[in-house]
Amino acid sequence: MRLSTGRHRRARTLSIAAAVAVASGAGGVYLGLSNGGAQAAAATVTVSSTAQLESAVKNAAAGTTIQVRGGTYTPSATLKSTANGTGSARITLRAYGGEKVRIDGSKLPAGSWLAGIYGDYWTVQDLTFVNSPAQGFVATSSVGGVFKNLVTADNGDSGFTLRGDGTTNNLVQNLDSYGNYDPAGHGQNADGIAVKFGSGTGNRITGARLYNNSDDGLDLWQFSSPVTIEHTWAFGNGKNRWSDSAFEGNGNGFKLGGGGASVAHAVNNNAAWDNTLHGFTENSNTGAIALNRNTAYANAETGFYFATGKARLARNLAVSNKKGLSKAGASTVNAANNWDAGVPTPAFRSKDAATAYGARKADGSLPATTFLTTGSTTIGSTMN
Ligand SMILES: [Ca+2]
Ligand SMILES: [Ca+2]
Repeated sequence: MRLSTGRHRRARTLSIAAAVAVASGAGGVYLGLSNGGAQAAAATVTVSSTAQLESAVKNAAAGTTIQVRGGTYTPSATLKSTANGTGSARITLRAYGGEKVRIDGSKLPAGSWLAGIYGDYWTVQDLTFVNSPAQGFVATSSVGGVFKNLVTADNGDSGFTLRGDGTTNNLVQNLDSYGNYDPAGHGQNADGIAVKFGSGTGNRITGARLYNNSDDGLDLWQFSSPVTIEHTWAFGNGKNRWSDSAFEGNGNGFKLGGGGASVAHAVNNNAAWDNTLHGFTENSNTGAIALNRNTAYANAETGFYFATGKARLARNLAVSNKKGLSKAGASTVNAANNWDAGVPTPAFRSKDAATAYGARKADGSLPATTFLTTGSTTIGSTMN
């Protein structure tokens, strides 16, 4: 009897010791244990080294939350996952607390993306992706993604990309994407945000700043379903900032089509300034693009260039664009824009863009600015 009891006690002690060893041996990775003592899928993983980050992304499954401690991470291969979350068990990749996390692609092989997500219901939040030799962050055929408070900067191709058929119901909120430049293409491809080569409804971009990229601020080339773009600023795109003697960057603020797609995107309350081509352009998209209360200021070509399609422009404001306020084809519908007859042009409170580059608010929303505001309740972007 006593022997039997003793064996039972020893077995229990061993079981607990084994669990502790698993947890501590994983170097700060916390593995959940089911009631039966068997290992279940990790629910919350906290990582503080590049190897841990690579492993955690690779092993993510529905319900996984990866918390990344502050610091710089330099992956040696693309952070890639094909795992799907669900609406009630998302996969989350985010900074731990308010810590600053910089994921740096400078150790990747040539041509590698920094991050590539191929699954559904991911939340990626509060992270910075820089110095990739190719794209910064790419979501392919993802459903229900939430990409919030991200920075994609100084990558070797577009900063942030949504692509592929079945790209549905994604939210991109408060993205800063700047300084992206593709040396191989002499700057002709690297956009701030690209929603290209795909389809799927319910995608929304809001609160972005897309600036100083070699190609366009935003590009919707060959995306054949409507995208909603609002409260986003595109500025300073298309300039040769890299001393590239064969520079080919385009530099539209908002390039709303191309490649044959005819689609009615919704473009509301955005601003484009100081781009090397147009502020806003259909780029051969013949669809009924709806543009309301946007502002185009001091772009090198036309403020609003919609020469061939059926765009519907209302209450937009264009000022000081070098090749004209707007170019409207016979099939466009224009109403109450400042280039329409009898519509006055309100004065800007400020033409100094400095505050637009400033720090975002604590929740990640756009910084407060008077730049390009007018106080009008009827025309132009509200710049917030
Ligand atoms: Ca281009
Ligand atoms: Ca482009």
